[in-house]
Amino acid sequence: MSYVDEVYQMVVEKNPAQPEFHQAVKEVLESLRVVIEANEEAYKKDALLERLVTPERQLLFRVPWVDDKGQVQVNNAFRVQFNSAIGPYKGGLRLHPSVNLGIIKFLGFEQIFKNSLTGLPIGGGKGGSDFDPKGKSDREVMAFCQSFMTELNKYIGADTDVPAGDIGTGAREIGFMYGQYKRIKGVYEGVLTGKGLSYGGSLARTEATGYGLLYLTEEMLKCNGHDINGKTVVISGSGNVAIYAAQKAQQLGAKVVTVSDSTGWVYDPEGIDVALLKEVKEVKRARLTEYAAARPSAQYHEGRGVWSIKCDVALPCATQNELLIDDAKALVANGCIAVAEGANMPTTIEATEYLQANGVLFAPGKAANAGGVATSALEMSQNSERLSWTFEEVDSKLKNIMVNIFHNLDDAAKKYGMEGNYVAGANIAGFLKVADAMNAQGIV
Ligand code: NDP
Ligand code: 2IT
Repeated sequence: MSYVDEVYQMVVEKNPAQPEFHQAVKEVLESLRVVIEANEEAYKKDALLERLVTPERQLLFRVPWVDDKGQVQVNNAFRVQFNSAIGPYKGGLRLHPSVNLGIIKFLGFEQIFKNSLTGLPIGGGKGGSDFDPKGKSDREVMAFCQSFMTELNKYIGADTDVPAGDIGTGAREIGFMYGQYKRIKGVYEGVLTGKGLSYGGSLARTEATGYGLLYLTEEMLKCNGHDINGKTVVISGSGNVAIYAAQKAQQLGAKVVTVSDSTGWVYDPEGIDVALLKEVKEVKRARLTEYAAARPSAQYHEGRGVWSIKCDVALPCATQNELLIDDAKALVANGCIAVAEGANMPTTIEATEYLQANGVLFAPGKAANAGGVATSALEMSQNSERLSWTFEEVDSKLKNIMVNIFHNLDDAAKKYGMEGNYVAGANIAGFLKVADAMNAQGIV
């Protein structure tokens, strides 16, 4: 058995019942096969892949908090500090009832390569809890966040581990967590990113993941002879990533015709009204039915279905494994030319391979959604120098980073004989820097 296959087998055996983690490892290792097999003995002797797939540290803790009825609730929480070869652990905190250790490990593993691709000095980590902020009062969310940080503060810091937002963790949650960290530690430092502008946040961080997704998509289309201007775009999700992806797509002259949430989806043939969407989701924290009720051109459907709408470009921006093989077939049948992942691992391996085999340009999440964490790293820089940059300055740095990422993927794919395979390009380019740093630092 080859070294790559041995390591994958080990991951499955040692991490039972963590299918999302297996999936993320499998996709990366398959891409690395060509790199590893060229130098297999050296990698194997140093157990480089075993070290890469094993987190440096995994924290599991309970979070007790009191709900509005006086009842004590207990949630499970996690922080996986996966790899610090190129910088302090960096990655978001997901608050969603589906969260478990395997999901946090898949996200942390992806984050290693994503953060490497940004070109900035940040290692990979991820955390979260099975707490569901949906339907909770502000006081309940604060009680959870304070209890969560009362434990997490022991393990994080501006130079060690810097968490941020992800599903269910937005500006409100980051604010409550930051306040509790400061209260316990007594230091005013950039320990979290995605902070509010009045206490150390960066302009353009809110927009960064969605905007970055479009900057990379625009470059990928351009380099393949297409123009984003005039294209029809379908988007899934209606959270932070989806909203700002829709906004930037429209600014670039595309027409966005769908968004979704976990209960249903909207088809709006006249184009999504982003201001209304922001009001419904960011201010009212309501369901998409409210968007449809306020917008005569919108059709609301229960369940899932955005991939059935005819489009040129598809941007999955909700969650993992939301674009399945039948969805990929529908997209191809409808003439879709590009898929770029705003979410982490939204496309199954089978669906990805089908899209690629049918000539659809495919940008994987670890490259396409890297604008969020890249701008988080810019927020860390601003906090360190105790200065704030203008929106235009951050946005232009973000755009540069995304264009560079695309060319790094493209170049790596060409160099290893897989031209146009941006999945392989991303995994290889992300891996090489981390592997080099791990080698240089000895067996740690
Ligand atoms: P939000 O919580 O702001 O929004 C998530 C959206 O996805 C909501 O519309 C939500 O619907 C939907 N969703 C979440 N879980 C499910 C599910 N299990 N099934 C169906 N729909 C679901 O999160 P973000 O926009 O921040 O994150 C979206 C994706 O982007 C995630 O994969 C995240 O890891 C990734 N990402 C986020 C970055 C960031 O900076 N925020 C950076 C890079 C990647 P509902 O409200 O009904 O739950
Ligand atoms: O998946 C991701 O890259 C994020 N949720 C953002 C992480 C960050 O540290 O900004």
